[in-house]
Amino acid sequence: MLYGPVGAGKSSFINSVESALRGEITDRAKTDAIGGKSYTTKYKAYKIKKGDTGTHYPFVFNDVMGLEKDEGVCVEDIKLAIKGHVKNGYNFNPRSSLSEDNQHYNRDPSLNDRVHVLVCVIPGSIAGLQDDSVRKLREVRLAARDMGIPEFAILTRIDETCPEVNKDIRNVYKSKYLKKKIEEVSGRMGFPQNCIFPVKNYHSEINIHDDTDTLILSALTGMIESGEDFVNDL
Ligand SMILES: Nc1nc2c(ncn2[C@@H]2O[C@H](COP(=O)(O)OP(=O)(O)O)[C@@H](O)[C@H]2O)c(=O)[nH]1
Ligand SMILES: [Mg+2]
Repeated sequence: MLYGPVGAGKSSFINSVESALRGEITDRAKTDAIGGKSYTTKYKAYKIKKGDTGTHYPFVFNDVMGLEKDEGVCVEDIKLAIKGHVKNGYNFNPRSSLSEDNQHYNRDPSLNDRVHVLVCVIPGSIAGLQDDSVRKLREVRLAARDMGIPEFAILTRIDETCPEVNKDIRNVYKSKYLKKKIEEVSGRMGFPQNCIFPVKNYHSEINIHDDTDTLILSALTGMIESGEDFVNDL
């Protein structure tokens, strides 16, 4: 499950993974170039087709509404979603959390309904994150920790954050600026530095690039391996 502030690049990350795996740019998860309010309001699961085989890759992304200060999804709803109580298609209400009598409330979640990996999507410009949002993100993180769910952060929009990376994405692990950003995310949110993946999403490209794919797929690999460990250990 992906969560994070609006405009962080959650939907773009899902599209980027699909693009990298399919070998061509796709944009199934709707993104929004005009920031501010959350564009994604429904709890939606995304599966990715494996070529023309009629099968899917064995993982599912869930994209949730942004976590803005007053308008964003309730932290309580994210906790319910983690436990598998929120059914696909539920329309998040910023003012009240999902109640047990709602038709989208799943009373008896199976292992498949639960979240196996929690991914916080943070825009490279984290300095612009308000303390209130950071508090909400941290609250989700601590809830996941209490439930023993593996957690990652992806630091998106790194091309906008660092001119060196914008010039050549292969500079990602040479950039002093990004190193400082990762330390900052780690310090503010509490993620260990090796759980923070820098990623540039496909956002305006027409073709895919190996170097962009590399970052997207190494983040994905980390998530899948941890998710598998989590499920196997249950
Ligand atoms: N330059 C750049 N733009 C990005 C990146 N990721 C997302 N965007 C853009 O940021 C905007 C918001 O992205 P979106 O995926 O809708 O964010 P969401 O609200 O978290 O789902 C869109 O216009 C994207 O094209 C990135 O890595 N680099
Ligand atoms: Mg979105």
